[in-house]
Amino acid sequence: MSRRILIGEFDIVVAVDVQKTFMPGGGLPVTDGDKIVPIVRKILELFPKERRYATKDRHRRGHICLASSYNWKVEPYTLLTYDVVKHWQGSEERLADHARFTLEELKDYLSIVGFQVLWPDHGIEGTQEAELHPEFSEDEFAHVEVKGMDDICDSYGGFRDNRGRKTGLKRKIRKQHREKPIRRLFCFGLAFDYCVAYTAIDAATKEGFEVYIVLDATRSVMNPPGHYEEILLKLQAANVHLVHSDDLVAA
Ligand code: VGL
Ligand code: ZN
Repeated sequence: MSRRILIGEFDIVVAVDVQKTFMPGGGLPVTDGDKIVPIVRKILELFPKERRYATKDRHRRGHICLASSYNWKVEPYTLLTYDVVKHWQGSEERLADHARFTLEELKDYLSIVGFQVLWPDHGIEGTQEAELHPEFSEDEFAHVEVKGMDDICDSYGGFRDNRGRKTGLKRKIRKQHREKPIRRLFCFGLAFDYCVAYTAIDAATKEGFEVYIVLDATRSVMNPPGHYEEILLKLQAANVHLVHSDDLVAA
């Protein structure tokens, strides 16, 4: 469905994890992830710098979300749950020497958060993969929020980590727009089914924004049958709107 959405002074964009690590050739490649780059550029042009925000996913080696932090034959993309780890014992050496968390901390984390997908190494601190795609510069954003730096908690959403704790993003936005409180938030980036969806749902249900995902400027990392539909239902329940970049026009 096509419609015209006039972009004005009460609107911001949040470009989520537009990083080479999530594109073909990167550590956690998303099929056609690179195809969004020109569309992201086109969308950014509709917003002045003061109303552009971005997030970057960044982890230290040994982070709880990385398959490489676990010492046994765990396949990347495995879903770890509390039920799986609750019987693990220290003597079994399931954690790598460089893991930045203990078995007890892992159990505590999973008992609260419920699950953790173990990802291939991506966004590793100190590498280019932890930065924005080189097509974009930090200077063209009002603020770039770095997430995922707590070694013992993943953070898909730009506003809240997976334990539900606030990042600094909402405060930044509020502080930088005191006179004209932001009403609508347009988000896109990588990956649709994780960081974009989490960011959008939190923004709509916890941070008080009217939220739009620009669908052609995002791609999913996982593609099993029914997965996409499941995400769509969650977005719908959170009242997140789906639009196409062609729908957005400068006021
Ligand atoms: C992401 C998995 C792990 C994302 C980040 O940006 O969607 N997905 N870390
Ligand atoms: Zn990550």
